Amino acid sequence: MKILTFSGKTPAEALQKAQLEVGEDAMLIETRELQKKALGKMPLYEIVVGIEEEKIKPSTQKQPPLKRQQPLTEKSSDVMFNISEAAKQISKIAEVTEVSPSVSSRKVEPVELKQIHTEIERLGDKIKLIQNMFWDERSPDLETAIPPEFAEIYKLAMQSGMKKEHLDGMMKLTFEHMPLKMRENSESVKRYFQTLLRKMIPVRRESMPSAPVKKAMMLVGPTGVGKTTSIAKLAARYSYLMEKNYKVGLIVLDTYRIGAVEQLMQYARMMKLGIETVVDPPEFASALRSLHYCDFILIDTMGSSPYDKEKIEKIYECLQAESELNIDVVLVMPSSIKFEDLKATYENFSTLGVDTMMFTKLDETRGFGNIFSLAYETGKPISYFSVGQEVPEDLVVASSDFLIDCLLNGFNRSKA
Ligand SMILES: Nc1nc2c(ncn2[C@@H]2O[C@H](COP(=O)(O)OP(=O)(O)OP(=O)(O)O)[C@@H](O)[C@H]2O)c(=O)[nH]1
Ligand SMILES: [Mg+2]
Repeated sequence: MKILTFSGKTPAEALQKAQLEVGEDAMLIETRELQKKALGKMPLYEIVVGIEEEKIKPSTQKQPPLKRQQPLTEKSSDVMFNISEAAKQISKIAEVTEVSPSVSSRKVEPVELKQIHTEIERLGDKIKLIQNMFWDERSPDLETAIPPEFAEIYKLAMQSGMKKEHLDGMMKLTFEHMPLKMRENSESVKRYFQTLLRKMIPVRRESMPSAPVKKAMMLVGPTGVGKTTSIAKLAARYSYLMEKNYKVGLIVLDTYRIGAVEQLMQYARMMKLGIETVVDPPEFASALRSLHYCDFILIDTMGSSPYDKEKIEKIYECLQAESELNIDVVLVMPSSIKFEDLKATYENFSTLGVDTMMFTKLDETRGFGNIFSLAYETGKPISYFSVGQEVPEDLVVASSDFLIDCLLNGFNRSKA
């Protein structure tokens, strides 16, 4: 008998998926609730089904390429939220790669084959039993139950500042779905875990404007996080450092008339870019119109405390004043603050309709699990990382590979 797992928002949805894939003969063995329904989170159930080998529909035996298997969300083609799906997909890849052509095409006597199957089933049952002992929900502390080859990666991820609930959930799934062969040592466990994490980071691919459509990006966030510096880096990138030199225009929202414009003005002069200062919503709309000749319009805002509702409201009013251009709101946050503070910041700025997140000061911290957990929990894609003060070089276009490498192996300037 072959044991397979499927997930869905309800047990019925998961069962439907199972039946679609392996046919009506699938036998329900177990139903688990992986994630409870909570604010902003869909519930997630997983079912385990068994199916006699000979009854499996032919489509299950031949795995489609990974690309077509991915359960992608509606927003971004490289966003994946479902841990369980990710874990299963990696297991499937491993299954495929484990069966080498020479072995699969070898003639095996039917009796011998039957014995092997029986042995595998017996081992499978034993493993399930051991797994349940390790990951018993009632166990007060998962850390004490971690097998030695998982201990290193658990410690690393724990030290990274990742939310414990995320880490424990992933560890449990890694343990459940990881093919036996890969569990041999901590190195292969690390590789598996790394692949799983990578699949869970929502990332926004950088896209360029193509005339007549322009791109407008507004950077918002707390004070001193690096918004203006990042605007300067982005302006240099788009206007000078890409294959095509885009026309870039800058706007500074100085709604409190505190002269916040000077810093960006200097960069604008150096790069010979048009710049507009705006103090109220009608001015904002006319500034956008006066930069109509630009491909990219980058909008800098004054930093505001996440708890200063009035300042955030002013920015909101400006966004409301513009209806023609779709402005991407990028929430800029420093990587050096803990997950709970990042989450509070995100929640307070979310009234602006955040499109992507940018994390700065990666060079000033050691743990990156807080970034991972925020992106995973909110599902908001990351667009850029800032890795130092230097303009324009200390900017990295976000990729899940880069973040996971930082998370597990530390930030290293040469990798940026
Ligand atoms: N180490 C490090 N410093 C950075 C980074 N990004 C910006 N900074 C520094 O952080 C300080 C504040 O940067 P700004 O760009 O002025 O920050 P801001 O968000 O525009 O600040 P306000 O406009 O006052 O809200 C400056 O000294 C920058 O050089 C980074 O990635 N790493
Ligand atoms: Mg600034």
